[in-house]
Amino acid sequence: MSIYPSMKLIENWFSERYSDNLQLSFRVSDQLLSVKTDFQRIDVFETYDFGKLLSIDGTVQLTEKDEFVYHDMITRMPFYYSDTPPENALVIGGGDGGAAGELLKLGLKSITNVEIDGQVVEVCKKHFPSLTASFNDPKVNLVIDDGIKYVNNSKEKFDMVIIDSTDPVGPAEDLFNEKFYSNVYRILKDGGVVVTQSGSPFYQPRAIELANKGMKKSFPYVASYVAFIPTYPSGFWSFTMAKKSEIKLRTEKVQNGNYFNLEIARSSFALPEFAKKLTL
Ligand code: AG3
Repeated sequence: MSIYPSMKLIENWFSERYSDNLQLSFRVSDQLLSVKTDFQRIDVFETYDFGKLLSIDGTVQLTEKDEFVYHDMITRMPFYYSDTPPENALVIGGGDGGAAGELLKLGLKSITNVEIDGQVVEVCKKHFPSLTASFNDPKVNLVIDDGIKYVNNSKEKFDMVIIDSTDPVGPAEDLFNEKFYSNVYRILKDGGVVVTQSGSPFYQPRAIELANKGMKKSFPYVASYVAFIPTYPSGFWSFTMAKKSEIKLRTEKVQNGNYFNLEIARSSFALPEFAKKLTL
């Protein structure tokens, strides 16, 4: 406590910069780690309001408090929009294990998780052990490799392909192009779903545009849906899914998440006009 009651002596903040003029800041009690890997910079902070926070290249990847929204929506939506209950899945990225964990809860028999940066896994094992616990399950095969290369060379076909990537700048850029999606088409089974996170329609219109344009080159059915993720830019976040068959909800035996339920499953495709335009 300072001798001046209204004065705070030291305050530490982590900020994600959205532009030169705008940022979201979290007051932090500690910086737990900062490493530069061959691919990116990884930081972990202890925040006051959101628990631990993982940042990659200065962008929020997850916080303990709201990761459930993202991981629910990137797994349960494609699961219940698959023609039949999916049995195997490929996760590209997702080195924190959060997506794989939700897929295990949904009863998948086999999950291949391909993360390009082994250090993301190591950092998360230390700081987010409840998420990386999924990697200890024998049903999950964790591969440290380039997801693009993996998809190109894969002989296996999958019921679901989940692209849990960073923003389309830097290492993840090529995960948003039509060439990659055409290779995903090849390894996706007929009634299956591919889904990618596609950014904030408000602050990153390019991400949802790229995903829609790219997927439409290969897939006849493409649709974006949205979720409320408080710690991501604008809090209004999009995902884009594609199928070879019609996008139709399976309503039998629906397992709610902490965000996902039947009403959310149906209503999340409702897009405001400005966002809809980005998907055309
Ligand atoms: N991966 C997508 C995070 C993108 C966030 N972008 C941003 N904050 N600008 C999340 C990893 C969780 N498994």
